[in-house]
Amino acid sequence: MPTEQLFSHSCISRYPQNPVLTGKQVPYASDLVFNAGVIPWQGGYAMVFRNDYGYLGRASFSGTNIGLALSPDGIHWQVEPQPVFSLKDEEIKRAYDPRLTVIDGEVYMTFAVDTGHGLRGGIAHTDDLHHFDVISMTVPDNRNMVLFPQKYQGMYIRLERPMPVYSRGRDRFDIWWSESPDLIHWGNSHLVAGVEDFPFANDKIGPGAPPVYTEKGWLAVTHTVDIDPERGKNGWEDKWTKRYCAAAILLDKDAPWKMIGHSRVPLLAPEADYETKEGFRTNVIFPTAAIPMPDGRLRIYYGAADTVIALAEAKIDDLIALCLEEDSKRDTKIVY
Ligand code: BMA
Repeated sequence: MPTEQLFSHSCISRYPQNPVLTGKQVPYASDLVFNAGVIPWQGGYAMVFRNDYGYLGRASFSGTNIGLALSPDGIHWQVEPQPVFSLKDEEIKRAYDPRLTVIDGEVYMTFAVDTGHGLRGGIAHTDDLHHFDVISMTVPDNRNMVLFPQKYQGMYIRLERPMPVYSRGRDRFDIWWSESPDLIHWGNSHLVAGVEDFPFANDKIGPGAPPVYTEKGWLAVTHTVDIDPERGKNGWEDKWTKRYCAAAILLDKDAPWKMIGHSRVPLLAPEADYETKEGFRTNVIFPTAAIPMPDGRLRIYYGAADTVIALAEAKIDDLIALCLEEDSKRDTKIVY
């Protein structure tokens, strides 16, 4: 697929003062702050975010941990004095890309784990967002797991993104669904969406934010990736040929592994300077949290250029309409 400019859909607006969190606000070592889980918390909001620190040149950093920020309004954030989670030993290199879900009043964090034997997806429980107990980790390679905030027929359910390199020939990765009685044993898996469902992706897709329940079905924001070998250097890295966009999918509320609609154009495509020009890996929009607001809007938090955390908003009804339109029309209006 040739590189072409992609545009965000007119139903979504970026927060004008983006980004909402950067490494400058972090009171410990920090270079890149991105990919965050967000939940309503004690009358305000809580965010766990990926923090990469100790830039060593090219694409390497001396460490990654997960920080915690609190906010009265979901926009202005105060970072807690110390990181709250990290995994590192002889086998595990780092944990990153946290997402948060509340199920029956209990808070769970999913995260990715780089190990000496592949990429794993982890689930942890926390009472206070400062201490986490790891419940389970997948076999490699799997990541981008998100938990649904409700059980389905008594089972915990999740979206996930295994990486079948051997059988698919290259990165052609899709979104799957699995269920579990205890968050440890996962199975009864179904394919939810394939990369081929999204005309603006030619590489891979993955779950982004934990799904949100609506009358029309489960609404989920995902990421989509297109790759162009000609793109080359455009961030701190020597060669970065991918572009990440956000898309929306709608899942059947009675059978949540069935996709009943999805956007056929990007919901968010990299356009703002903090997405396209400034940062570690440019042209990256990586949605990881979606919070329904009382006014019917969905607040979407996303990592921008793998460097900062940004916020965008759309009406839930518009997102559902976008998923159900047979041929969503291209629209160039953007606000930032
Ligand atoms: C994915 C993950 C994310 C990252 C994205 C874009 O594979 O590594 O953490 O935001 O790539 O670089």
